[in-house]
Amino acid sequence: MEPARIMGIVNVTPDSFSDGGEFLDPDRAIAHGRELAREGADVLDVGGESTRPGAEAVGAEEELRRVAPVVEALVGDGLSVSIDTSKVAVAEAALDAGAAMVNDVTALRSEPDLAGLCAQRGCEVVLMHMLGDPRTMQENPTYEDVVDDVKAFLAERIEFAISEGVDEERIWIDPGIGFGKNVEHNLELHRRLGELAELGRPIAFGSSRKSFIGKLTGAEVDQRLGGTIASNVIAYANGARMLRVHDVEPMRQALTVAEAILDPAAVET
Ligand code: HH2
Repeated sequence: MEPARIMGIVNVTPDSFSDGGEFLDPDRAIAHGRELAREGADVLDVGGESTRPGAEAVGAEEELRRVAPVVEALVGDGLSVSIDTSKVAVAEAALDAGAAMVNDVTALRSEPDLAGLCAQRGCEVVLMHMLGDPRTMQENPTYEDVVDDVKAFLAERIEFAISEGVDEERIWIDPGIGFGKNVEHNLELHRRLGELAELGRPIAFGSSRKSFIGKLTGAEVDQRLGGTIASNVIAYANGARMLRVHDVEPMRQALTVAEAILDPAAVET
């Protein structure tokens, strides 16, 4: 089994759903990214726009002002950085600074020219499923079959990216947990995640602290670590190969144990 990567979340935003405002100051965001790297993150996902349900859009200039110093500093430390953006201007500046991955929650729909930029730069690209947009996505999301619908969407977005010149080998797919999904949709995507692997691309997965955990357990947003670990370990067992989380250290420990159980060849003795 391929080992999974851990993607540590660095939100440079005033309004992210679980840590909004905590790391808006660039120095604090940089320190946080360094800490997540020490804890075992393989890649740091730097984002300057919240995508939580109901969040307001941010202009490219403001988004760039937030993320640029953070990307520069973390790349300067030799760390692997992903830029969580849907905007060409933001992605371009981050790639210029040395980011290695573009994580677009709109799967290259918001600004389709982003595909060409990724193709030209040869970076990795994460294509995520979302139904609707962050302002409206949680208003009664409906699917024929959530897994089939997400899979068909991702197949189409992979095709689009390739048609724009993106190297297929550089593409990740992500079911977009919480993005236009009710609790049952999210659980079904965990159970049947393996069906997405049939698209031939590795699966990235982001459920950290999300509201389905709160709805199932009653836990507040900063008290959802147990649910986050359960969700990510199941996702890993069902094929996820990159886990996007806020709490890297406990996730690293959980993943080490899960890998040892599921893939004895991975155990270092
Ligand atoms: N979830 C969030 C943001 N980016 N990217 C991928 N690939 N997959 C996800 O599930 C995903 C994502 C939302 O989480 P968070 O960053 O904690 O909150 P916010 O968008 O409010 O900053």
